Amino acid sequence: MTATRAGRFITLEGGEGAGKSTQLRRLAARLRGCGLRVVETREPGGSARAEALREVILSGKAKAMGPGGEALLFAAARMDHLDARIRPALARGEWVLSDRFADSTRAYQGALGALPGDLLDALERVTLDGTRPDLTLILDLPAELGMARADARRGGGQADRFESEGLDSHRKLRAAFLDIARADPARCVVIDASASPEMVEAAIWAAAHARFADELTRGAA
Ligand code: T5A
Repeated sequence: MTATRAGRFITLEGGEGAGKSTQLRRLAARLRGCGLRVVETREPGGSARAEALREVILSGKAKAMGPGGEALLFAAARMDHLDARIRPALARGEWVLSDRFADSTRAYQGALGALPGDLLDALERVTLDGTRPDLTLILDLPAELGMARADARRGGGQADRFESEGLDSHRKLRAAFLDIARADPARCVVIDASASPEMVEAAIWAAAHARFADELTRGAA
């Protein structure tokens, strides 16, 4: 069920190593500095049942089901995340920041997995049941740079199901996220994620201020 919303819902999207987790933490700290209550979450995951599905998907165990099967697993995880975590927090007036959300399904299973748009539209309608982000920050950077950052962060650890895709796939993903931003400019803002963490943080804060000036000023008062 879609609950009444009082809080705001912000998602961070982009390819591997774009800096979403880093920037989510920084944005959360700034919002808390304005006196707002903030929930930090992620996908796949964010609730106990969705975290269990995360293990299955990212281990690659579901790869043989194909992009359609994987999209359904992401959708099942997202429904639980929305019900158990996101909608209750929004109804309490909290600001929910999610590291990835439905646009990742469009980019990874849609553009990369070649799932048809009408199937993704239908899946999104059922899964989200009207709960859409107020603002989506698309962190954009060249695929090579994102992969290098993700490699460095892993420090020799094993790449997961999607990190192990080749460079061409990561270029496709970048283009897919930019297409999503172009198609929905009222919701999405593209951020240059190749800059330093501090510069990216400042650009994100400017975008949040442009979208929520009144609430951020009221919160800080
Ligand atoms: N997926 C997910 C789907 O296929 N469909 C879906 O519907 C959903 C929801 C999730 C995977 O699942 C796929 C997409 C993903 O492949 P994940 O482990 O959550 O997997 O991986 P990612 O979301 O890709 O997270 P990453 O950790 O790879 O990237 P981040 O969060 O974008 O980057 P971050 O902040 O961890 O930074 C990476 C490294 O770069 C450094 C950081 O310190 C870190 O070491 N860094 C910077 N360095 C220089 N300059 C900057 N500006 C930097 N910002 C960060």
